[in-house]
Amino acid sequence: MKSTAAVLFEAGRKLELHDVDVAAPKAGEVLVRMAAGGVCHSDLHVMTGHLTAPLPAILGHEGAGVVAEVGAGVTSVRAGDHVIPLWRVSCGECEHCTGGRPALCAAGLEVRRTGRLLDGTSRFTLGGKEIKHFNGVSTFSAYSVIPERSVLKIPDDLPLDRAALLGCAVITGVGAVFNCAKVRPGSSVLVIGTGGVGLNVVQGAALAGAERIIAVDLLDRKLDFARQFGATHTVNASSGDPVAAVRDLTGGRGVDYAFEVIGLPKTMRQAYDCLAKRGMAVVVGVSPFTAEVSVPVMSLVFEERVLTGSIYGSARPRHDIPMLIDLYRAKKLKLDELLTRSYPFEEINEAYAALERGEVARSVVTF
Ligand code: PAD
Ligand code: ZN
Repeated sequence: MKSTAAVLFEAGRKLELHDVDVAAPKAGEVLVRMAAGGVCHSDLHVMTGHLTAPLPAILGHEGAGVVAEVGAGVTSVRAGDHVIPLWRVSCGECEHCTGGRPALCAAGLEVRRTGRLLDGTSRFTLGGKEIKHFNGVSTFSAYSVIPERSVLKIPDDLPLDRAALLGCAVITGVGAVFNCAKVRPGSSVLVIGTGGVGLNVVQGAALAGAERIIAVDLLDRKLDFARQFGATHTVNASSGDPVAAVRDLTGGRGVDYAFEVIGLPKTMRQAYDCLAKRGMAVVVGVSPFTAEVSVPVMSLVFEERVLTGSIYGSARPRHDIPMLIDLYRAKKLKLDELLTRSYPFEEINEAYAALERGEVARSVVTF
């Protein structure tokens, strides 16, 4: 079948809309008619060449849609079910999958590295030439073939544009707080970078009962959003040294947890430098594979500081996404406020330009 899709041919170019050919789902795969695709910075990293991925590819890894067709042997979903694609495929059986960290599964890394599905082939072609998948989900296509293991059924009454945000921004941000850092009630939390993912670290910290939540960004607009999501203090890093400002705000002590949600070694180091003794810095932002960050060794030893990272909210999506839906329904998780803009799919390049300009909290493209 034909499907309108946003194809990235090479880094530095804009996305191009094409009618690609989509093959039928094979055994263990599902054809999803996408309703909304989330506009995340991770796709932008690939567009700018900051992160590499096999190209040409159909990008997009956040989204929600409706199952159109299932391949042989699929049992967990059927046509008509509403689903969220999970952008890290997992085998379900290795030590990481059974140990509660499915995003570390080798299968997910392989699908990300090759741009192909689990059998080593692609379902997308254009003029007979192979087009790659992105993280096995490619949500920037009106129709996408996705492994059954990478779709999660959600309730029918959840608006699909809001549901889309759960698949990356929300689970990544809230999950980093709950699953990776395990933020304790009454603690102090710093969030550097309060875009779509960072705002979810802020609201995760508020849900976890942090007493002090300090948000740092370069844009006052983002700091306004951060306050709305639970930040108690804000620092605009364009007007001075954010590390000194955070030390001031904590009486010199530093924070218990610091999250970097941009992807720059400089801000990762800032997060680390803001820690109290026994504090933990969590890197969520992603950098080129060659990037490095250094820290003073004796702060690890004499102060027992921790520096770690979190992929996909260190989450078990099949457990965590239903919990996030319950929190949304209980009016404890802000999803409506997060979705600040919605673009027709044809305006996807404008949606990314607005993300680059820092205009939105999170936006989606709709089909
Ligand atoms: P975004 O563009 O919405 O947010 C980034 C924010 O950082 C913006 O508000 C910027 O204004 C702000 N910023 C930029 N530079 C600075 C600076 N020097 N100091 C302070 N603030 C600054 O992006 P996003 O929220 O979609 O994604 C954030 C990062 O998280 C990005 O690197 C993305 O690729 C990564 C990500 N990681 C995972 C994961 O599993 N670890 C998942 C999804 C996204
Ligand atoms: Zn993302």
